[in-house]
Amino acid sequence: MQESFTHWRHIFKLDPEKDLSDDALDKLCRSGTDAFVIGGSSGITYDNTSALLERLRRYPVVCALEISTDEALVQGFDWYLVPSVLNTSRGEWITGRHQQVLRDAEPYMDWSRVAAEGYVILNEQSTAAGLTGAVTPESLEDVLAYAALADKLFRVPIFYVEYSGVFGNMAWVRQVKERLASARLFYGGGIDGPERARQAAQAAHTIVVGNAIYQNLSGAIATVEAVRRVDGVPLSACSGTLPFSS
Ligand code: 1GP
Repeated sequence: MQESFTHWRHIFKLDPEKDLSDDALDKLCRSGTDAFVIGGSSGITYDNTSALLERLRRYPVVCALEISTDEALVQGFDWYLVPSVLNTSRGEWITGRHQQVLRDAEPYMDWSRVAAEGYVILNEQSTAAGLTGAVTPESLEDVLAYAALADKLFRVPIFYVEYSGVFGNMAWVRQVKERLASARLFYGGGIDGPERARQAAQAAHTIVVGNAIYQNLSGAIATVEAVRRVDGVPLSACSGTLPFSS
């Protein structure tokens, strides 16, 4: 378990709109992942977000909220991740909604716990692409230019390559990582088990596992160990830090 996002290698992204049994949540919390991010493209409410945080808080795990709507700005997370979609022309998803939220929330924010994410959405079929009007870049050069925009021009701490729902082009992801100067590269999309987790963990700084939690829980859990193997760190060395009895 790593406290700061600058060290996270593995994330489980939980969708508060989806059902998750206590048993499944227990397994996820004991998996040795570095962090849980609560987020999603639709159906996020204050109530379902705070209810899920409350359940996670029974465990000594790091919890982040990826803010997708101002209706679900729940207090008490360890981190607040603020996405801006770079490959859309709809300003509301780049800075528009963000500015509106800050009109009210700015005085209450602990900026040491807030991090911006520069998103490039590469699956045009995804809910996120439909919602935000993201236009999928056609070439690696276009993706690298978005990476430079996030990393070198705006100095955003996280560049997020989002393939949500499908497994992406790892050759592209690897080349993006090589070009980044300071930003951390998050990769998410289609990681459904250890083999894809291994490939993604070799290509990106941080991998995000979402849908598999709800479609193939054991495959999702196995992604944690796959990442530790890539890093040469035995899983027991990570999960052993958690004060669980079994
Ligand atoms: C979604 O990047 C995450 O925002 C994870 O993608 O749901 O395809 O695992 P999947």
